[in-house]
Amino acid sequence: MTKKSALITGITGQDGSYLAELLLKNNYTVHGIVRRSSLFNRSRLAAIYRESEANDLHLHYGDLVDSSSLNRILEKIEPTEIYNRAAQSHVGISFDVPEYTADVDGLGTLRLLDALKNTQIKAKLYQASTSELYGKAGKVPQDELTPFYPRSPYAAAKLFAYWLVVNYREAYGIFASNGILFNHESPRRGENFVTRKITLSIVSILKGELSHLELGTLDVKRDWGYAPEYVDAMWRILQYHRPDDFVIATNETHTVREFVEEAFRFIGKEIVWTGVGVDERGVDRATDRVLVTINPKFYRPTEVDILQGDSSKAKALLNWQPKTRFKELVHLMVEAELRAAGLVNLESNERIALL
Ligand code: NAP
Ligand code: F7E
Repeated sequence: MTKKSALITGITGQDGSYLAELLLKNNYTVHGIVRRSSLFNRSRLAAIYRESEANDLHLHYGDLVDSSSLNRILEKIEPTEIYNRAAQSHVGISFDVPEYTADVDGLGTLRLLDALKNTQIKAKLYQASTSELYGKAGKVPQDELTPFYPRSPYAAAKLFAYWLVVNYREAYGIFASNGILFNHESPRRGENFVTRKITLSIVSILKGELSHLELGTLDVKRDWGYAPEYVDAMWRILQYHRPDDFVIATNETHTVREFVEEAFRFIGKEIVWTGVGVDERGVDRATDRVLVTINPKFYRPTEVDILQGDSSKAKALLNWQPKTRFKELVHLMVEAELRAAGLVNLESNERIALL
């Protein structure tokens, strides 16, 4: 039997790296598109390189803003599956670079779909759609039929991409599916997303390198899952017998405030809140030390207040269900950060108390 081959755009990102691991484990040949950058940006792939059969992972220079590179790569490798994970993926930053975000996240998807159509390669395509499409949703929880109301340039660009996937499926018979994924996190999450920022800052506070954590809005709610489980859902979406669109979520929602409380609780600190608005403070109950403050620079011009997914369709049709729950996710992220910083005694497995 011929080996399946997959092309992953965004292979250097959080999801791309977990997906590459999964596909290599499933005996695929994996190709990834990498961008040129002045510093090498492949740290998330280092472990895969060490562990994989060297010949099964291939990286190609390309960019979603460069059609010629997409055409060239598709023609060269003729993948059986394409996972479009590349994006300017930071919602807050999309307000600062809206045109670039639209170019990569919106037009980039169009370039890829069009390259697939023009080369006539019979590959299935997975599109990284997002719960941000729901934005100011009129309904909680959100499922595949909930109307979209994007609240950022990022979400608007992803909305354009979502509908192009549907259109290329209907117009040209391309096997193209949208995974509408709710937030998913891990120790590999980018450092300026709120979960990773919290866990990293806790370690910096423990090490005496940071006095306190600064955040924006604390009472927004997100449905946070564990990234390695979500890449399994992506793979299942492309193994389904027809192209379709699926919500992938834990079906639970929690505030940023709860994430902060649980993360500090894990290192033995109880946070009590004082003040309101920009004057709110998170204080260590035992010592009265201020550990959390608000900085309005992290507020967004428009916010998404509550996301909570209903992934019943994925459960029924793909046999996919989330396993890692909120507390476990917070704990595993803080634990990984402590280990990476050398704050866990590897012999006794005990945490080193610094604060
Ligand atoms: P991420 O860590 O920010 O990774 C983004 C990837 O895209 C990186 O590999 C990045 O390369 C690459 N990239 C950015 N611009 C590119 C361009 N112009 N051409 C080619 N590659 C480019 O994001 P993630 O969390 O893994 O998310 C993966 C995808 O899922 C994104 O499309 C995101 O919008 C979507 N999504 C994420 C979530 C979530 O909760 N994580 C939820 C729903 C949807 P560099 O390493 O060179 O920067
Ligand atoms: O923000 C609030 C912030 O940046 C979560 C991306 O993967 O998931 C992600 O988008 C919430 C927002 O993720 C800070 O205002 C408070 O309400 O971690 P985030 P996101 O915007 O939900 C979706 C599904 C994607 O598709 C995206 O690609 O936390 N928040 N204080 C903060 N957020 C950040 N980043 N930093 C703060 O200091």
